[in-house]
Amino acid sequence: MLGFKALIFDVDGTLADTERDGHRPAFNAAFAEAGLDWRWDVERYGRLLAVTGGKERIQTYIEEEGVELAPSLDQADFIAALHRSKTRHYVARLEQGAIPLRPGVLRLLREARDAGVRLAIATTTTPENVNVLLDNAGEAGLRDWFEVIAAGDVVPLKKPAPDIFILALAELGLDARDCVAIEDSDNGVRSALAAGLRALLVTVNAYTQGQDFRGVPLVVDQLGEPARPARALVGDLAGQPLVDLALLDRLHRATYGSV
Ligand code: XBP
Ligand code: MG
Repeated sequence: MLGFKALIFDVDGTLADTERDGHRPAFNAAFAEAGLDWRWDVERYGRLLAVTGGKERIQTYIEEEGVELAPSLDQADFIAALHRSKTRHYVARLEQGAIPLRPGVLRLLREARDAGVRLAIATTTTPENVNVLLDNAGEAGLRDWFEVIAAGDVVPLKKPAPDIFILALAELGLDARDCVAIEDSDNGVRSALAAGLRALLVTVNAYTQGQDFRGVPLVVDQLGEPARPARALVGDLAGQPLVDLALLDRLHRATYGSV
């Protein structure tokens, strides 16, 4: 029997590599549509990712660039409208099948579902963005595999604050020690740790490799598929080519000292 009851997944960078080719071009399309000459290239966007949340990221850019908005404009309304447009562009891109799930994600989700492990999401992005990703992942009904989808502005503070993980735990009705969380970024890890989650797995990506993952027992390049073995950057895969429930159980038991 497994020592944990649920898996809590981050979305952007974890379920799929959405940032560089999903969110970033959607921001740029929204800027162009609004007649702004702002353009976030891959490198600039990487720096802006230190700020979680699209609206917060736009706000930071305005401050960094010293952008002067027309005095008649309410800044919060302006950013919110720009962000709604960004979400429309993002949804349109994903409906065209722009972003696949990362290697091993569907395999692990299937294994968890078959084993009766409960599935949840804790993300900074909007519910629309989560739904469009899951609905276009090539697995009919995938959205419904997740019992809890905690997303976006439903909590006062975004990651690295613990709020969204605390909400996911409350909606699951579980303690942090009953769960394993899967993240891709330092902000996500700080959020999960602050919510009391200790059994943590990080799957890095091009934007997050090299970040500080102190407190995380296992950091891998990806979850792995039989033909594409995972590689451990921190911790070890116990000789396995991929991250599966047995490995997560081992990680969970090692974390809570019940080996
Ligand atoms: C990652 C984020 C998000 C997205 C943009 O969230 O920081 O802000 O980049 O999404 P996570 P929105 O890894 O927690 O899923 O523009 O919808 O805010
Ligand atoms: Mg993430």
